[in-house]
Amino acid sequence: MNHLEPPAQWLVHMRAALQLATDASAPRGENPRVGCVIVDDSGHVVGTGFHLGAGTAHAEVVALAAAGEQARGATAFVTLEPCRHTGRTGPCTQALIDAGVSRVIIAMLDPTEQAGGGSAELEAAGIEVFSGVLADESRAINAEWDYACRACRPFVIAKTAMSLDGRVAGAGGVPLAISGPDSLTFAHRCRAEVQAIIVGTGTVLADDPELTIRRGVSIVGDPPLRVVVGGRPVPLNARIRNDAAPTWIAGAISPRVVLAELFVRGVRSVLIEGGPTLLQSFIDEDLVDRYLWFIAPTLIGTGPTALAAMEAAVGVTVRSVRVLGEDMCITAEPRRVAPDLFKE
Ligand code: AOF
Ligand code: ZN
Repeated sequence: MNHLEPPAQWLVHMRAALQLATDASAPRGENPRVGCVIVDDSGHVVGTGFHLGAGTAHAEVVALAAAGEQARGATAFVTLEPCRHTGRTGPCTQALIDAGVSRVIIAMLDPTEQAGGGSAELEAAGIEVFSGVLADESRAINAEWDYACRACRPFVIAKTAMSLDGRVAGAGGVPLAISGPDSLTFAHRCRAEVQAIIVGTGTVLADDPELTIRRGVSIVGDPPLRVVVGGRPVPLNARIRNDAAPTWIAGAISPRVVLAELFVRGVRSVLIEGGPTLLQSFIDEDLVDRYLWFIAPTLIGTGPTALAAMEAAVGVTVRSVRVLGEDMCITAEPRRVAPDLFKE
């Protein structure tokens, strides 16, 4: 595999492939977002394609179908290393070989054990392969998926909405409307970006949340799975049990086991929506990868704080501060000096 300075024309085609990968009709989910552009010898684009989610054809196969006979001798630009496995669909490496493509330019390598390694297969078949062209850009559009595949657990986002004095409810745990409308809409958008939403039984009993995507936010693909963790029974008439989205009542199991089970079910990103005890249990095990901290301009005085007693203080790096109406939302990530989650 070569790592030369890419010609300008390659960047143009790879950018187009990245653009396809992020098409609005491509859902986020178990599978990555992938785009492919096939270009003939004279520089003409003869086929394009992108992936529409688990169970549908891969980007390369869509682009090859569009190119037909013109793929022979052509160059394929793919944002992810072509897979070499037979999963829900056949191996893209074989499809590229069969179509007679002579060169494959790749952005990022495939981090999964089952599909990764396709480059070597292409090379063994006499195809010229270059990788690393706009790799960071491709990783960025699949950041959570990439992380999840390496860690073998979903990427975990923790959301909390608190008052200026750090409270999440009133005296005695009485639920209060803390966040303003802009924060609520943003929070629904965050729900639309994940495949599962986790809450504790305490939150279900106190707030009776529905955990669906509303407030005019549209969603491509399936609604996120609603997950309840904790030992207390979930009332039969709890809104989380309605048929607006699937629900998994997980019972009193540890954060690691919840995440392992969700990963097996194909979940690559989750949102934790509280409460303090559940969130603390994930933080204590260093299982939170991003914090979304909503702060509303109200002082409550007494009542539960955003977190229960933690084992140790956690330092975070702030990535952004948004103003949402009268509220603020801080996005932060844990400072993992040596992230042991990564294989490399
Ligand atoms: C995609 N779309 O365009 C490419 C993928 O379950 P399967 O058979 O669809 O395989 C999914 C895996 O295939 C995925 O995790 C990734 O490693 C690889 N390449 N996947 O969903 C695509 N090229
Ligand atoms: Zn494939």
